[in-house]
Amino acid sequence: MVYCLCLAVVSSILAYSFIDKLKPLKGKFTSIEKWCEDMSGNICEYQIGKAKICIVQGDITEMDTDAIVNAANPSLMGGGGVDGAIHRKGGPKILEECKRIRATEYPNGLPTGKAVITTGGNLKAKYVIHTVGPVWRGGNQGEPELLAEAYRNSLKLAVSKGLKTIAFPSISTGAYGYPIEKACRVALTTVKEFLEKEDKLEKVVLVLFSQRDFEIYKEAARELLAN
Ligand code: AR6
Repeated sequence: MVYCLCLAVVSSILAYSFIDKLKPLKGKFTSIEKWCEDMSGNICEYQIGKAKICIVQGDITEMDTDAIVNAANPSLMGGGGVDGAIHRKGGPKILEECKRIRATEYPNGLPTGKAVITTGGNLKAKYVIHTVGPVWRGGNQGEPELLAEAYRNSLKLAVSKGLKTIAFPSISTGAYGYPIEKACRVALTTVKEFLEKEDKLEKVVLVLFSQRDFEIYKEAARELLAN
């Protein structure tokens, strides 16, 4: 009887201290899970100066950055692809502001490479920056420089509004036909060069809709962004 009692007391002490030892590990397991999530292959991060470039696979309309960038057309009246998705999810306030911009600043449409800003409407992002990328015409019609301008002007606009985080889709590589293997090099080098000179942004997210596009960006980033 005494033996049983002693055994019960000893095993409860052991069990208690074992549970106690596990407590700090609980936090570690949580962070290991998070680490695995990040390493699952769908996020890839580079530090450039004070900011991060994050390459992710996903839907840009779900991003909770301060602004998301729209690959628009000069009319600013909406369209297909990412433009259509942003207007659908963001609601009519975005179009209202686009109409105002057309009526005041850009009666003839937003020129290729320029950028303007509107509310994010119902989106998680507070703002949408609308830019127009070049239509691919073989590569000798100034496409690389115009594409770089679209990224640069969107970044400049974000900084001028005091924003810290911004997400881009892969501008021009859908309906406008810019080969993604070429476009991603322009996108990555333009963002990198901007962040090397400008320290006000904290994070630039490049959002790729398909796994294939994500892999192409990831591969180019390894070459262009890794030190
Ligand atoms: N999230 C992230 N990326 C997306 C999403 C999304 N929800 N939807 C599409 N993409 P595109 P462009 C990707 O055609 O080539 C519009 O009609 C898509 O897979 O949207 O600059 C405008 O009104 C592709 O990789 O833009 C213009 O008329 C990338 O976004 C014209 O298309 C860009 O594809 C602009 O063409």
